[in-house]
Amino acid sequence: MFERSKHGKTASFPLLHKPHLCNFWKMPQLLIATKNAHKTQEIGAMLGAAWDLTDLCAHPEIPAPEETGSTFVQNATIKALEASRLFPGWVLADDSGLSVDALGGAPGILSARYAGPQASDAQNRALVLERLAAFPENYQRTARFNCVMALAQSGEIKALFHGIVEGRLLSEEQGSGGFGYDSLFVPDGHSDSFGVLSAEQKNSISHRARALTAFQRWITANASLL
Ligand code: ITT
Repeated sequence: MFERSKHGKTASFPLLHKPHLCNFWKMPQLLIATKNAHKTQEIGAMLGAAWDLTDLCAHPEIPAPEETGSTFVQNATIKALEASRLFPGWVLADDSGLSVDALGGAPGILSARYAGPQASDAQNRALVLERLAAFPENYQRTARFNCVMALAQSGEIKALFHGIVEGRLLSEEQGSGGFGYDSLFVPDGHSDSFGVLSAEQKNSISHRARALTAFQRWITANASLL
């Protein structure tokens, strides 16, 4: 139902192409339970026009909860449930991060705050590079991005979706696109980092894209709930 056309536009909901028939059909609301505008931007670009999308920046009355879990699943669940208790509609939370094998899986769930609670993306990247510098140049630099999305409604978790993209870390930044650790991460099958690849290329293979594909499949199978 939400398949994207080869032109990158939403090919779903035939009624959208017949505005005179649309008056009785309202786009379902979806709150992305994040304050990270980059996540919202990517999710919005991938979902197309099928949803009336907002995030926590548009809902100051919904606080971002403390992420007290020890896994991506636990933190995605905390974020989705907290927002869903205050938002009367569908809520999708994204907990994601980079895991570097040489660093024992770090920064993992601490990706956003690796260099401290208020750290910037640049400070987090610098700390990863500093810690990797202790390893010989030819040491394996395998890494992956994980994304867990939790879908909630009326204070209940309805489903969880997981996406992973495997790759390797560079020893210096490459490109300035994307956010977070993108300029350090080269996905398998590519020779450029996510900081160099276009948004469309990233959105066709990323951890977030893969979790979102599973979400779209679930929605298609449960369309009667909308
Ligand atoms: P919310 O909790 O408000 O959603 P956050 O950025 O704090 O925002 P997370 O706790 O899930 O979210 O941490 C995600 C971090 O992982 C993010 O800040 C980046 O440092 C990194 N990350 C996740 N996805 C990424 C991506 O697609 N590209 C680069 N870095 C990413």
